[in-house]
Amino acid sequence: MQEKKTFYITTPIYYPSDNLHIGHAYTTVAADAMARFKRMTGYDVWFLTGSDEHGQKIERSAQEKGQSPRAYVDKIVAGFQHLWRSLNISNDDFIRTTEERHKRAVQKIFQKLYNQGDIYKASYEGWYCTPCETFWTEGRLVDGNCPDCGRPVELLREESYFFKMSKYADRMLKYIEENPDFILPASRRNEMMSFIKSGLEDLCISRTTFDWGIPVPFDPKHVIYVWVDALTNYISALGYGGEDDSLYRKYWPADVHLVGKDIVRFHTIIWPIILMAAGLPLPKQVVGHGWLLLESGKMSKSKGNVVDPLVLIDKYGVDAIRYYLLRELPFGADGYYSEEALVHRINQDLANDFGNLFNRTCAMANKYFGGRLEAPGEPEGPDAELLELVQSTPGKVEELMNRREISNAVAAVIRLAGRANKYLEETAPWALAKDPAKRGRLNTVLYNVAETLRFATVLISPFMPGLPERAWPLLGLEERPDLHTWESLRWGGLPAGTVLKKGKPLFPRIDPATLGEG
Ligand code: ME8
Repeated sequence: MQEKKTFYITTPIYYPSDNLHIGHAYTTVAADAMARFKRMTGYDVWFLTGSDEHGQKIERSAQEKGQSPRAYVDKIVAGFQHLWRSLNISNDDFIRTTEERHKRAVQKIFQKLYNQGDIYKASYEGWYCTPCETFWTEGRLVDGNCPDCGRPVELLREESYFFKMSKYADRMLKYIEENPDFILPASRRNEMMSFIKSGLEDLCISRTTFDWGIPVPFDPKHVIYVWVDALTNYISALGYGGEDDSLYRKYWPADVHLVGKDIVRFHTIIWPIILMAAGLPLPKQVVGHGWLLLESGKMSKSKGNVVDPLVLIDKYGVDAIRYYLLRELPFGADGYYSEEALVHRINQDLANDFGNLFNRTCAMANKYFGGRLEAPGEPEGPDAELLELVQSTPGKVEELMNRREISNAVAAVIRLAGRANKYLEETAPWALAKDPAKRGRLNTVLYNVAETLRFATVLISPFMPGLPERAWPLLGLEERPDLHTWESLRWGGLPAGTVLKKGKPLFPRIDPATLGEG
């Protein structure tokens, strides 16, 4: 048997400095949709997420709460895992940077780079932003503040280890130039190329002012500074540097590192240069998505204006929340979160278009045929256009997903429902039902719509994985894994004699007047 092609996708590992908000949920849900889609299209997928547990900020947060860093992160990380289960995330592994397997890999890379002369010790003076855990040179400050978050920085001087990033700048730039799909979208790629061209400085990669980190193997007074530690998770989780590195050999290099635009630079410059220096293959692609903003600005744990995804899941259901997130953020751009927009999306796309099509179809099949649909007759009238759209949609969705345009892919699926609703208007089954001679045609029309719903259910499943088991009974099908496979997407797959059922609406309309309650 031919081996399946592999697909390795990662999310950032999140800081357990506080609970996660809807912005973090976006990244993980988007990665999950890609992972599920690739599994459905026949890939052997490995999907990783995790937590980035070291550093001064975490150490301080734990102190403020009067806890040990370990006890503090354990509790928050348990919350992450609960959130991912609640969001139906299908990750294959969860890496914590406090695990032994991770420490071993980080120390191995550090030692290797040191042995070959790419790491050196020097005294360092710089402007440090504690929330961002980043050193800045004077020239990069904006009005004397951190250029990333705008908060005040402090002047620090210490002995540190440095990584000779500058030595690899030309090679890195060449790699980006020669691999147009390495950084998506193109706007981020251009930003990164200008960043390198403006000159790369060597990178400070150890600290002596706190202890909560992985010690430098040959100089344990120093702990390894966050980014070298954090980025290595993508290979430590695969067993790199350990006794069993079969996953590493199977899945590395990663196909996609999905990250927010705030950390594209770390993933497209620092990380590949570390790998380049260590003689390891570079990831194939880094996708930088936009931010989910509030009217009041960027959601952030430190600003305290966060939206808790668990509350939304409770109120609207996990599929609706996943749908909203995936549909709302256009590829690479920012989007605004508001509960009004969320309710509007659910009502418009899920209740009116998608759910209502199920309702109408099942109701009519029951009214006219006791639910039972036979094989369709020859296509006529508007059938050809509907069939053409339905049959070309899987290919279109796949192409959009391969371009990482999730929102457009989701929209293409919902468009099927919109088109089929229009088809019902065009064919007017209620009029056909009045003429006994047209029962065959009536059956064909309803079959075509039911079959469109079957396609839409399969195609929407990576985005709303809980939907199929609720939808199949309406189409007279019993939940089975082979119902939502790529192979099932052949016109005519809905068996003749299937009995459509009337059920509760899949997505009840939400009364906007209830907003803010609960
Ligand atoms: O940066 N909108 O962790 P982090 C969309 N530990 N996405 C958002 C968002 C928003 N408002 N806010 C956060 C770190 N995110 C490091 C990563 S990786 C080796 C180390 C998402 O907890 C976005 O993907 O601050 C961002 O990159 C990630 O959360 C940062 O999470």
